[in-house]
Amino acid sequence: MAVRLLHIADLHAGKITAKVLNRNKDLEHALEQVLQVIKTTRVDYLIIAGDVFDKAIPDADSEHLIYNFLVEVGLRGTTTVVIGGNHDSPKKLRNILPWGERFKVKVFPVLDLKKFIFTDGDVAFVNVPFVHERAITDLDNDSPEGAKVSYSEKIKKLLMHGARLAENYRYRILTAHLFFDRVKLGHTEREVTVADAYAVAQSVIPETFHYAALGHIHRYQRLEEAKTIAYYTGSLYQLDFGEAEEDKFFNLVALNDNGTVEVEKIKISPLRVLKKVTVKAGEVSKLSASVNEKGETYLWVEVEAKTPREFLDAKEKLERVLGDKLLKLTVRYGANPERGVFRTSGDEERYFQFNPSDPVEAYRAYLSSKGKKVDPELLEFLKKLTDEVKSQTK
Ligand SMILES: [Mn+2]
Repeated sequence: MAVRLLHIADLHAGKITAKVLNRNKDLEHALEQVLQVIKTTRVDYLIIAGDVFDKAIPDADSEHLIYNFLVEVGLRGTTTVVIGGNHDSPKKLRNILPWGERFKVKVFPVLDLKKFIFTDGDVAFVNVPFVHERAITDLDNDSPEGAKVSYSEKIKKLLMHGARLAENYRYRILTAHLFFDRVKLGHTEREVTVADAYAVAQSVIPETFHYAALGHIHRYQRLEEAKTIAYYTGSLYQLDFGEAEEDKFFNLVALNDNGTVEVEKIKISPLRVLKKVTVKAGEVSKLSASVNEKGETYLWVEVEAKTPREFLDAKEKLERVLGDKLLKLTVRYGANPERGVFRTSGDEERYFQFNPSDPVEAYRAYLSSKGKKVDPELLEFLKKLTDEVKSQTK
């Protein structure tokens, strides 16, 4: 009989968008849709591929929401496999272990080679929670002394080891919270853990797995360069404006007896959506009318103004009409397409202009906008490099 699994990831329970909007209602709405599938069709396993919570120490409401969901799933006879993501505290997830067993919840908070594989009859799960670069050591010592082995290489060995452990099982599933190279990024994962040092080649996923259930990247996508069927299902709702207007999905996967795999992409109907709009200061009333019709749309409004006075008038009007639907408000003064500009984030806005065709100037402006020191040697190097490229492309 085929094995049927649901794959979700990046729940981020406790997420606050734009510092004010608590998103647990959105998560709950999405999880109800997941539960609906479990109630109406046979689902043997639910995979949660990391980032269960948004913060290491989640608030009480977020824990309540997640634990209730896990219990609901377990009571319907579905086994849940949870791995830790980079947002999760391994110790917090570990606290599910004592009671999770009674509700068929298997938790893998942290990479542990002794508890690397979970098997259930003829099904094997190899579980790779998020692992920091320094925390992963070589599995064997065949590399020369002192040789620098990349994160990608280490992960490759780890996955090969997992594939060997699973090889005698009929159905083989990989769950991992990892950043694979050459994937389409959203904007909200852009933090240290999607830096190049953490990029893993898609080709390292062993083809012996029937399906790889991935978490970490918030955009739904199949990994086209992987040798097996591998998916990021992405976040369950638009976490931030970087994901504005993106549709969200999860996968229902059937591993058939004859070795074939069927993936059904299920669209989540969102409770609330995020949208960014740009509007001229004099035309904000137009905007408020169109937004009210749309209902549960939360906005980032960028106002184009000529003067601070004009912006303040627009701001007052927007706040009055949009109320709590206005999540974020920014201003652009006298937009000049000839010049690029970086803006500081935070309460006091400052602008750093640059010539878009000069990468050195752009980099300097970027660093300044982030309040970072400018390293003159690095700038000099960058200048040499760009000059060299320019001279070669002439
Ligand atoms: Mn995430």
